[in-house]
Amino acid sequence: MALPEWDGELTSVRYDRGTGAWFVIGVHSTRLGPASGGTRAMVYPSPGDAVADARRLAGAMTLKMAVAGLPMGGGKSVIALPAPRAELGEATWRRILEIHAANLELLGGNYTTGPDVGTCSADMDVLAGLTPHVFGRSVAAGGPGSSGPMTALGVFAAIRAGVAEAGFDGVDGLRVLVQGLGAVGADVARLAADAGAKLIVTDVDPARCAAVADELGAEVVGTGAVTTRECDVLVPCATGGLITAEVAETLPIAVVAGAANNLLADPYAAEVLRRRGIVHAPDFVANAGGAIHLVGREVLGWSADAVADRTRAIGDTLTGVFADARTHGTTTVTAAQDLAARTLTGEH
Ligand code: HCI
Repeated sequence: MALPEWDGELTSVRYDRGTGAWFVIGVHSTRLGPASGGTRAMVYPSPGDAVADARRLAGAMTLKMAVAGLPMGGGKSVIALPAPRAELGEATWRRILEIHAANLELLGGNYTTGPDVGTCSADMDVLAGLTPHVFGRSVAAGGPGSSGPMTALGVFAAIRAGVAEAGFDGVDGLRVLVQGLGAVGADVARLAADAGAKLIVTDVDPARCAAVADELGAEVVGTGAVTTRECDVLVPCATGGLITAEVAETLPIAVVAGAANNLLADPYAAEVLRRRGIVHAPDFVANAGGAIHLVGREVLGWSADAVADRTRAIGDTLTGVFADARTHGTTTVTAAQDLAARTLTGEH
């Protein structure tokens, strides 16, 4: 079998006949410390797509940890489910978590997981009963609880930095479109509404969308309008891959800053955004609040206040990234990758 190229350290792939689930763990880098990153559980078109996703996401975690100044490497787990989680029985889900925990044990602490798309604090509580290599247990189980609020706080700091870079005087009065109203997106929408934004929202779940729109007095648009609706700030908080180079050519926006990992479907999209003068906050910088929360609370012993301060500092990091990109005529992704590379190679 031809192995696709990857610059990461380890990929573990396991299939379980009983549940029909595939389990992938990608350890991209342990250069700065043990690898860490969440567990994503969803349906994939094929096991190969699950492996590719785990590897890409693990690579983004390496950059995220380095830019955020956390002493951790990058990794990610993907569980490719045989059916959407809501359709799996309790016993099947429990068995899936047991197998995942056994895989984590095999890695012996070289990788610690946490929540991600399709998993939550309650799942981390179950895993933590089976292996110590877990972050993000619920507060009731002695953990730091959901990383959603800190991810949202960091994304909002990124929005503020992006808006300033685009020459606006604050978020007040700007049209802000939030795509995806899960824990993170809904919280970002609240922060933007509090700051006086004219909010536009969309979600694949119409009921969830209506609830947030009612709460915040937001306009609702269909999910298909995300890349065509004119607005000042686009805030992608759903799964990644939204912006292809083609989409980047016509996006009618001034700033893009969100929580979705792997927002760009194609690395060249960053160059299109740069050429068109759209301010782009790289995902692995903007969405680091969750990692800062988990690693800050569980590895570094930081208080909730210290975590919030470090998360707000994402705005300053981005201001520096925007300035570097402008000075050197590069994309903001290249500028942020260079910043990560300086940490990873020990240059300061
Ligand atoms: C992420 O930022 O995508 C996940 C955050 C995270 C960090 C460390 C362990 C698990 C999850």
